[in-house]
Amino acid sequence: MELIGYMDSPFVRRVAVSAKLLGLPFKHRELSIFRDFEEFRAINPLVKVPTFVCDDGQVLVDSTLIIDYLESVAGKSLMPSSGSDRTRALNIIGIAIVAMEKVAQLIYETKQRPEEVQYQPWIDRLQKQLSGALDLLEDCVGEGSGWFFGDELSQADLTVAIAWRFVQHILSGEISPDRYQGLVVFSERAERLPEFKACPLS
Ligand SMILES: N[C@@H](CCC(=O)N[C@@H](CS)C(=O)NCC(=O)O)C(=O)O
Repeated sequence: MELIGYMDSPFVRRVAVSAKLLGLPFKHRELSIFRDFEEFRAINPLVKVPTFVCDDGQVLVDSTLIIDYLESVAGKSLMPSSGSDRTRALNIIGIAIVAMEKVAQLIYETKQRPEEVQYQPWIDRLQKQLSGALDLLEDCVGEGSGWFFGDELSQADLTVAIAWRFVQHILSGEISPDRYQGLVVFSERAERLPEFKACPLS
């Protein structure tokens, strides 16, 4: 199994940390969707990260689908199995994914698009959506001192921690940690875990 993409993509990192937590070994290849476009295209014409090559050669995209595949291989899950805990996990993961997507969209708009054709109302919209997501996540984690569903780290926990670390990596000057103290504590606790340390943000 091979995971392709840099860990500076939170979607790649969530797959990598999930695989570690599930105890699944995998190869990791650092290719950039921008700098290595043609090399990437030869492996996956979709040129998306994460790209995941299964042992039988099939190629998967989308972190949530890849994690679904990993869980089927591992025969275990990082999700609560049913009931309101599962619904809550789905709710929290959805919010964290939107936060990560909005940061990625801000990068495309402000770093890929030439400055003279950037569209400020679109940037404002993305920033408001991102703030909305972060405010919701801050409410979810409270003081940040526990995990969502007991002692075990769940998919919701790791996705929220990765989302916040990514936000701070890209937008530290714009999103003040003072406003999100629960997320700061939560993320620091997660980043100390061996599975996170094994997948450092590149
Ligand atoms: N929903 C996808 C999002 C993945 C995603 O947006 N990856 C970005 C990089 S962080 C990407 O591949 N961008 C290139 C593109 O969309 O063309 C997932 O969960 O994997």
